[in-house]
Amino acid sequence: MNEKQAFEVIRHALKPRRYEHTKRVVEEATLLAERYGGDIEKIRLAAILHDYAKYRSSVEMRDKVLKDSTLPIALLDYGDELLHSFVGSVFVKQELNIDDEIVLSAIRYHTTGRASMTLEEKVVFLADYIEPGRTFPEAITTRELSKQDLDVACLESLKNTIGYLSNKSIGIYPDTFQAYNDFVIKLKKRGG
Ligand code: DGI
Ligand code: FE
Ligand code: FE
Repeated sequence: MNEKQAFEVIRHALKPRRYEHTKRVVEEATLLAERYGGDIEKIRLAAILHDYAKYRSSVEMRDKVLKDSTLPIALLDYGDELLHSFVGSVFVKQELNIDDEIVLSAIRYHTTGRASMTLEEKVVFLADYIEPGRTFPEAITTRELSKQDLDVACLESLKNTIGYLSNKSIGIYPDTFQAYNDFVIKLKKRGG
């Protein structure tokens, strides 16, 4: 599937506002890839498709988790908002015939992150958080950090997300904590 085809699929799968968000994520991911590296074609394809499942119903996504052995059942204990990233990667594979693991994992982990993220995962994860349509103060701070250091910026977004979710007493998926700890430990080792 080339980019033009992927954009066409996404234009139909998403509402206009979400489609505009997607285009900004692709632009932002391209800038990050130019700065930090990673496979730019795979990053762009993952960015185009990252919210593919955003408008699937909770019932459909929860059902997919129950039926697909590659999806952790624990996902069902967290907010349904979380499901679109994990389930989306499975739908992208099965419905759009995309088999590339770099692309699929960048979609899968774009919401939570995880320990030992690939460069492509980090770029899509961060681009989603800092695209210019995100105007809350934490996104702006993180956007500035993204010009200096990819890992520091990823950690900042994880800190903010964990703070935001815990303030609202929303469950935090373990991959989010594992990503946070992984960046803290790696940055500490790098600094010292
Ligand atoms: O899909 P987007 O809106 O572009 O952004 P996203 O994929 O980062 O999704 C954001 C939503 O996901 C938001 O409602 C908060 C939620 N979320 C992010 N991390 C976690 C989470 N929800 C739970 N329960 N646990 C998490 O760790
Ligand atoms: Fe998303
Ligand atoms: Fe998004």
